[in-house]
Amino acid sequence: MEKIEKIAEAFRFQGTLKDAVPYGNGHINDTYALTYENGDGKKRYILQKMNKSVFPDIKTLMHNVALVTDFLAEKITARGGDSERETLTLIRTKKGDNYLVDDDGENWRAFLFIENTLSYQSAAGEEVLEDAGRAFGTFISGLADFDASLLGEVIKNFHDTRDRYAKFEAALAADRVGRAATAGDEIAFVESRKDYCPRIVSMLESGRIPLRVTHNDTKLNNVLVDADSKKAVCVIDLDTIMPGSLLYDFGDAVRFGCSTAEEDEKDLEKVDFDIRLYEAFAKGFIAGTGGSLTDTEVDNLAFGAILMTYECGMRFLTDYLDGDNYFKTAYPGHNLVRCRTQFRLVEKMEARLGEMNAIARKYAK
Ligand code: ADP
Ligand code: GN1
Ligand code: MG
Repeated sequence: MEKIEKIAEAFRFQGTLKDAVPYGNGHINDTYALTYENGDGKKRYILQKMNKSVFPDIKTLMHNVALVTDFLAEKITARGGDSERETLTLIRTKKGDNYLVDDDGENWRAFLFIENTLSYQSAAGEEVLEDAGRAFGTFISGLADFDASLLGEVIKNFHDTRDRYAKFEAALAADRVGRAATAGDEIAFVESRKDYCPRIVSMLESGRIPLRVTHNDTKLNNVLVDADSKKAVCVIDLDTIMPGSLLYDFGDAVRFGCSTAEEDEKDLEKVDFDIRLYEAFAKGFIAGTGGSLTDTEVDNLAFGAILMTYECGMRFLTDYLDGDNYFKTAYPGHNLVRCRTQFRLVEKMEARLGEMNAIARKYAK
């Protein structure tokens, strides 16, 4: 708390700090909610210590976040919206910088707290999924006229599944913490679907699908929903905005949002793919993109969901084999548990691929 107070002093927060608590369920950054009191009442802010092993180039990361949030705020204001609610608003440091480097070399940034919202950790109901789909789809179409060349590549090859496979193989070969023997089935699962890896990235490379500015981390808990109306308010967690494929954004959201269980559910009997939620999400997402999807994108939305789920499971497994250095974990087998839910979902989706494709085509007409 003392540390947080000291850091907070460097930012342009209004009033007197009353409270600072750890906040949210992100796997990457350390997030705190800060409450300030001033003459007008209470005001909250989000303060985050950014994960510097995940993001080695914080300068580029914050350059991207500032550019995109400024761009979106201008658009939202121009159409009469409330930019402080519909996008993230960075709070600068007293020196006027986008972020602070503290004495230990840690990097901190701050945003306005978007009040009266909540975020979901698992299946939230069809209405919420449709609306979240619309929010993520609109997010992509809203950035269609953003100059992608201004954005730095924050994490190289982030959704290059071929590269993810190579990293998995390296972790397996090194077996640094001697865990490979405990994950034989999961390792075999990854190997059995190796042919999935190049499919989307090679379509991007050959120009069969367009390179767009994408979010790349479209978990349902990265969209804030109004606590009363349950309508999506704001897409957050803009750390991985980069040029990419829309199939990644669609797929990653389906991976997380259309499961009947949480990402780290231990009882695999509870993990199923809910096709009604998928239909709701697809409907909203396709509407949000406003008719800009190409036929090849539509034909690959469903596969995108399978690939992103497979890739995420492979990433959890790689981190497990590597000794849990990337994702935050609460216990030693946490990443393996997460990996298992992902692979169960892959199987469930594979069994319904035909239906999933038909749904995508139905709403894309
Ligand atoms: P991570 O990269 O670790 O996932 P996020 O930026 O997604 O970090 O933040 C973690 C959580 O904090 C989010 O899931 C959300 O619940 C909450 N959060 C982040 N920014 C805001 C904000 N501006 N207003 C309200 N809640 C927020
Ligand atoms: C991480 O930051 P967060 O918790 O929203 C990860 C995503 C994974 C996700 C799995 C920068 O997302 O890529 O899909 O965990 N973010 C980064 O839950 O690696
Ligand atoms: Mg997040």
